[in-house]
Amino acid sequence: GYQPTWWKEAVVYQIYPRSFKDSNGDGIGDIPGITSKLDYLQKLGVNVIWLSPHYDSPNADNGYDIRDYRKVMAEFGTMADFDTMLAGIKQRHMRLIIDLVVNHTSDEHHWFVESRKSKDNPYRDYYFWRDGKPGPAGPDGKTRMLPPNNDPSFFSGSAWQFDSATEQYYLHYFAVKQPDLNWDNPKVREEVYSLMRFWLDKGVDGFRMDVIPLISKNPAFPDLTPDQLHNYGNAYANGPHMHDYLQEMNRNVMAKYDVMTVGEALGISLEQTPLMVGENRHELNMIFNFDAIRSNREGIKLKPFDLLMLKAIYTHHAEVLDTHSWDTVFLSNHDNPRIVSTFGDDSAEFRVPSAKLLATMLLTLRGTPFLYQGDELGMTNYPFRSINDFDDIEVKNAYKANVLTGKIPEETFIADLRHTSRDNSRTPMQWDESANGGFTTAAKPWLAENPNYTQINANAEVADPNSIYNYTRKLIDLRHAHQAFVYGEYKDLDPENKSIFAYTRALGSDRYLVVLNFSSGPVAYTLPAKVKVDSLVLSNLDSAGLVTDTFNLAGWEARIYKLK
Ligand code: TEU
Ligand code: CA
Repeated sequence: GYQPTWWKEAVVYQIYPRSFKDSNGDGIGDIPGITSKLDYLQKLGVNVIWLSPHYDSPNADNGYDIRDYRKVMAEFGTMADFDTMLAGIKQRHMRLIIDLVVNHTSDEHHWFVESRKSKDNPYRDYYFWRDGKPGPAGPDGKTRMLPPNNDPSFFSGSAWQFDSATEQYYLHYFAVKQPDLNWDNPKVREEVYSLMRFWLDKGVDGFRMDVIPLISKNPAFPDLTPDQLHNYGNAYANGPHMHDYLQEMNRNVMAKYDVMTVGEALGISLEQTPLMVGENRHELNMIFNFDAIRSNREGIKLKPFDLLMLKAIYTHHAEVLDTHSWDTVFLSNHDNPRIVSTFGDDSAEFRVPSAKLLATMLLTLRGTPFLYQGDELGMTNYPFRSINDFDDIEVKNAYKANVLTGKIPEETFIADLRHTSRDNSRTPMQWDESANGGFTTAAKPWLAENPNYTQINANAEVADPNSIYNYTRKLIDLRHAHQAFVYGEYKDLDPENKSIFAYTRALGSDRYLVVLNFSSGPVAYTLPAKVKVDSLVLSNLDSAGLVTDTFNLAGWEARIYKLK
């Protein structure tokens, strides 16, 4: 049997604070801006807000580089603003989880400022410092230093940075300004548990844990093999003490509060997942597995979408993760392009139905659904034209490493990033039809608003009963009204069908059928004989009244039926 829990029944909404709502006209979203939109979120019906990093940061990676874990980023407001937001969230019977970024800090964090000063500094072992390797001699006959090993950084170049103060290298899997913490040092772990308690004691309801599988490293740092270099994320994950540290964290922190935890599980396979989220493991509640969201990606290139592969992934999830190891469902976040542009069809004809179809799927599959800000409006990718249109450090570094060195032609690079850049999801929220989509009163927001805000915006959608926003609201209500969508068994009725995704969710006698046409053309779909439809519950088009065994589905049509 299953154990009913609030975080299993919740619908989560991710806020990227920099891009949500600017309250003071400086062009940057902020915490009072979020507070001013809580009614909007409550009306949508979401239960939990996941807030991307709100801490003091020099913003090398938009807050994923933290300078002070106990301070609010000045651009976002004050601690008093945070407390007001949290009280507003609770008042509306919602909850808040915050981002826990503890694989690395900013190089401006005082631990690192100390650590880099000298080899015998008390903070030296908070990070990974290693001697370089002597390389071949240069033209002057002097030996050149090479990094300690061949680990690459996710943001291009070596994962090791030479620091002249002590003539050693430090490890940074991400930006040079994001040195990795040494979790083998018990003092580091105590610091982390203590800062977690600081926020939990304020009343936050849990954490989304950034790249949590990377926290344990092999201190010998052997070179990666050519095979490992192809997928270094996997090689970095799942280090020798990862489970020990998560269990210790759980014992010391989570076990003492009623909280939810979701790990960003970079490099963890589905088969390894039960070891992190199994009820009896006492580590995390759920993780983000990237198989689905990256099913149509190859590096910076978008591959054609393959429905058969996506269905196989969800079925595989249902097989591996039972009710004792909970799952998540998501196809977007601040690191990925817009859902409708990537998995749907953002053309004028199909943007609305395909966005609704994707919402139908996310909110009726197994696992806690995570919606990303703006997806409830069907916000689309941005028409990037040149490198100057981007902000993201990942793009800027990759441009230097690949375009400026002649490895990738400029046009190819920009064309690919137009589809896959993280900045697609980071353009500001489109609140209304006024200048800059009502996101800011500044002349220029920190990242340009998508010019389609005049058609696509919250103001128009809240007022329109047939909007994506109001359809999403109905889906959330439906999920909350019927536990079959939360705890029910999942079955794919037709895994080989290339355009239709049809599945059932069943809890005892409460049984539902979801039929999704993942194509722009009409498709006739005949139900298996044993599935007997009772009545239509919800559809994204109004053509769907008929109850027969064969459905004539229009392009991107989605229907939910109650079964007999
Ligand atoms: O992301 C890590 C991650 O798994 C990747 O998606 C990564 O962001 C990138 O796309 C690699 O190509 C987390 C955060 O979500 C991301 O915003 C941060 O930049 C990163 O960690 C470092 O903190
Ligand atoms: Ca602001």
